[in-house]
Amino acid sequence: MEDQNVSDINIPKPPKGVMIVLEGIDGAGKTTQMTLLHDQLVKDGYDVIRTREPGGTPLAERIRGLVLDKDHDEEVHPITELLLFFAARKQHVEHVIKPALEAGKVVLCDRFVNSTMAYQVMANDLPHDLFFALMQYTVIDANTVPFATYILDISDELSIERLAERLDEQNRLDTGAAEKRALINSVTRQFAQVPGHYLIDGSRTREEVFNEIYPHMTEVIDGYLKEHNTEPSS
Ligand code: T5A
Repeated sequence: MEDQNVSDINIPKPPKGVMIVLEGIDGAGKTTQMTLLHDQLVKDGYDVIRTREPGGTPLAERIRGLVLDKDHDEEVHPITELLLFFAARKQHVEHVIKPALEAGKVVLCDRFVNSTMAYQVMANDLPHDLFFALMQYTVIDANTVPFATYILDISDELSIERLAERLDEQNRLDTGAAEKRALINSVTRQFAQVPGHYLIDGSRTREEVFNEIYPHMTEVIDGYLKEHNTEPSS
């Protein structure tokens, strides 16, 4: 084994800013809550940016257009789909998320890596090691791991009901079979067992959901900023 000095091991410091993610199956209410949470954070004086995946930069938004387009003439291979999501993510991480975290901002993001695990890896039975390799190079190396993730939990039936109200706006990934939707929803929920993930009952009114998340989220943000922004006293 080669000699290795422990001082050569580069363990990145947590960023000054904090990343918070909303996850949940289609129609769970993420976009609705993003607006309510973002607006209240701004009112309360937080330096916050709101962003989303896939997307968040001009190029990543173009990839979003491609990957969600229902009208491709050729079948999209599951690996192609996975790589497109990670391609968009790398642009987003490097050009938006990382600079914002380094500047000490709160980054509020609509969907992130859990969605890829659910919609691409688990739903298409792709190798986990491919996912984790891509995670390493896009997210972990960039030190942009979310600090808290709120999972808006609704039933498969409620998801279908809410999506039915905007049929004309559905994307390629919204139109999955019932079993696929159930699998994605189940994987989404299982993330609640991971530290830093919080399961929220998304079937309640918009106000009730907001009133549960906001006080918890601000406590998490305040605690993080206090711990990671304070200059050492000597
Ligand atoms: N995707 C994404 C992947 O496959 N892999 C990935 O890695 C990533 C990042 C994104 C698609 O990409 C896929 C997943 C998605 O299919 P999108 O349009 O951003 O596409 O899709 P969603 O993120 O699912 O957004 P949706 O609009 O479908 O759902 P939201 O944002 O969860 O729900 P929202 O807020 O738009 O609400 C839906 C409807 O319900 C109502 C709203 O008014 C709206 O009509 N509503 C409520 N009604 C009653 N009570 C409440 N509490 C309500 N909250 C919202």
